[in-house]
Amino acid sequence: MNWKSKISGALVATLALGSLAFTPVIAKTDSTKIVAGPQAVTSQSTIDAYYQPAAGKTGAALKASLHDIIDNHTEVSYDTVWTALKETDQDPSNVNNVIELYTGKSISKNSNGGNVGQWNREHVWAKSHGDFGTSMGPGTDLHHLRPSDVVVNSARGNLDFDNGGTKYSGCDCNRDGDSWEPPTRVKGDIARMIFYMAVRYEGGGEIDLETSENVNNGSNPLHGKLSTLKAWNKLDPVDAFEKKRNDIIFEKWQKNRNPFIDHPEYATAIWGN
Ligand SMILES: [Ca+2]
Ligand SMILES: [Ca+2]
Ligand SMILES: [Ca+2]
Repeated sequence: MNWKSKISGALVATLALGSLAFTPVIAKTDSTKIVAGPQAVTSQSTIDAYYQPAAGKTGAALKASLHDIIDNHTEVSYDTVWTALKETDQDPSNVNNVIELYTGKSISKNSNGGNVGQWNREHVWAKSHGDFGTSMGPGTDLHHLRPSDVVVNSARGNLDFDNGGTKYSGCDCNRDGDSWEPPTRVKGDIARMIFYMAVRYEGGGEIDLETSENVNNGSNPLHGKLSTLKAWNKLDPVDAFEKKRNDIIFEKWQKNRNPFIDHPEYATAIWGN
């Protein structure tokens, strides 16, 4: 078989599989949008329309516009977070597993809980930074919650993010007394989650979370380190896994998006270079 017939055969198989697999979940009211399950995909035209009010803006005006676009999302309960993470963070090559944030390990969806060897719900914006706990709101916002190995989650604790420290054996991570450095594979993901939280939560009856150039932020509603996070945003670009989880959260759970996944350049437009 030459390469042309291989490609043509694969294309026919893909199209046949595609029509079988995806037809049942396309919403009747909007042929551009697939609305159900972990396959949820948002069309580019929907994404473009979503950010239209922010067009041409920079700095504080862009931040305010993005806040207006993403606020008032549908909040989920802390218990529902378990169910949602099994979809948003599903292993692309094993439907029975999720991928842990810091270890990158594929682990059974059902191995969730609080024991050694299990995965639990990591608040990437450490919930003590603003002391918002696990009640509905920032404590259950799926855009910054990820499956994590229980022991590694505890080791990260409430540390700010920065480069440096000594190797932590539980993952390809470094830490010292005031900061945690995750593997490069997720450095950008983490930066974009922190940026989202700073824009989503702006006071007005809710907490106001902000990025900070400092580490050691204690219980202040601040998360660092901004210059490192801006560098990580560029070092680890958005990939298919991150886009997919953004789409699933938008389509199925919260009805809002992380602007920094759709437009990583917004970070520079707001916080500078
Ligand atoms: Ca440090
Ligand atoms: Ca990444
Ligand atoms: Ca804020």
